[in-house]
Amino acid sequence: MLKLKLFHNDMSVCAQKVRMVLAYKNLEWESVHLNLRAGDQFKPEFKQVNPKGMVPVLQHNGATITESTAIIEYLDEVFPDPALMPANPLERAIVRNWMIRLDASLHENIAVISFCVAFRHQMLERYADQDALEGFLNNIPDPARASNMREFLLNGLDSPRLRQSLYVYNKLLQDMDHALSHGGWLAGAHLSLADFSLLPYLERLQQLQMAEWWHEYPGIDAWLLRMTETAGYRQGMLDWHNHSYIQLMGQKGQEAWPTVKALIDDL
Ligand SMILES: N[C@@H](CCC(=O)N[C@@H](CS)C(=O)NCC(=O)O)C(=O)O
Repeated sequence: MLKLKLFHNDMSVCAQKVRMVLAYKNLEWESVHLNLRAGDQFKPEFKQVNPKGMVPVLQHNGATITESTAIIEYLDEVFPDPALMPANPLERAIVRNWMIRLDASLHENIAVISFCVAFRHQMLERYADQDALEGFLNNIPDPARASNMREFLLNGLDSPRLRQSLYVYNKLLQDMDHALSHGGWLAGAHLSLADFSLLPYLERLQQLQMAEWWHEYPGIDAWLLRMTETAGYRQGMLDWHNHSYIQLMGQKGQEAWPTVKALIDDL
């Protein structure tokens, strides 16, 4: 069997979930790390791997697999031990529900929150020159993605999209609290793909200094702690933490919190 090769980025939430599953299953893989701020994802050699210009991408046995959810399901089927899908069909449906929700909405909305609060500052500094910024935006292949990015860069905390994204996460926190009170893991009594899928999104909110948001839901903090103790977390997330990103998110998140909190209180 040929080696697994992963095209990824250190702080990309969907790459984090793939790396945690690889680590949990104790799989060896070859790393191709892309700098997304420098635009490595738009280079012709990567566009041949994924024309969408996005990570993560897994290559295995001559096949190329995109979409992090498809990748982790593939890994769980090809390397079933230890299993991350429950044996019970109802619990499998619950795992898939969490992952569908993530792909249909949570992923897009964490990008809104992260960019409006923190990453826009990084981009505006890197592309201080207007032509350079336009060059970066013009390289984004999907026009909707490009116009969203422009809007977040321009408006930051004043973006109307921020409130909508906070609404989505407010509902998620309520639903996670409810689910976790029924067995300790998102899909019941066992750790599953659902837990590894959601962890990067909650850790991102923590890094953005928003943990006060779920102070009424102690079950979420207990789950976060348990997740950081799993085989998978250290090698999949912690070892790849980019401290300059974390510092930026900490600083900008703290500055933004009063505004963000007022928006949440008003939902
Ligand atoms: N639905 C895709 C989303 C992939 C995605 O959004 N990747 C981001 C990193 S988390 C990316 O490559 N961004 C590059 C860009 O937006 O230019 C998946 O789950 O794999």
